Amino acid sequence: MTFDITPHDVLIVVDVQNDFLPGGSLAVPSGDEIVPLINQLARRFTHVVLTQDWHPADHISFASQHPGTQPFQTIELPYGTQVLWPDHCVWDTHGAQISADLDIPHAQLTIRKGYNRGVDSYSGFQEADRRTRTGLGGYLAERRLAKIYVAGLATDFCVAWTALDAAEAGLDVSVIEDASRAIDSNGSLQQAWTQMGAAGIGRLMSRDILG
Ligand code: VGL
Ligand code: ZN
Repeated sequence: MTFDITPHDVLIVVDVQNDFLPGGSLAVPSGDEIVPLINQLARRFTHVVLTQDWHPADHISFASQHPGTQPFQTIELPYGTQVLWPDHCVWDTHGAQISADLDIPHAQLTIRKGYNRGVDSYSGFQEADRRTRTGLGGYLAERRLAKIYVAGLATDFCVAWTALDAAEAGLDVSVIEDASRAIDSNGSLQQAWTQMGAAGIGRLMSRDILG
């Protein structure tokens, strides 16, 4: 099946940042393989939005802030269960920069997220407290962009949460599987696809768009 991209569609490119790429502090396996594909896909879209994980150095999602814990274990926080991560995407560090290999000069908006110390934000739409909005939903509504395609890092965290929130907002959402890569910690990838399937989110391959 081929999807015709129209000027009313938007590609959301999630967290293609140095820390999530090989050599980064939270490197997603083979994360670099998606960059050329995303560049190619982006050329088909009039509208591209980037998201950027953007944490203060003492962010609550960092295992380093919780003595006695290790990265990838979970803890309970007031807003729910939180996976603890290695320090990553700290404000104004090289690791937080969007990859220099991403070639999308026509991207119109970069949404930063996770900048409040006490709350994580996998989703580009809202923080993990499920109340604090980033403004992305308002932007898409005002620009009348209701059909969104999501790709990037990581499939099972920021891509999935962004897609799920978009679906909840009533948008038509598809995730481009081969233009995304997963962390896959404790079954998180399978769980993410199950949740996305239940939410009616499309699952497609880049050839479905590129032909
Ligand atoms: C992400 C873990 C922590 C992601 C961000 O971009 O998927 N994962 N922060
Ligand atoms: Zn993060």
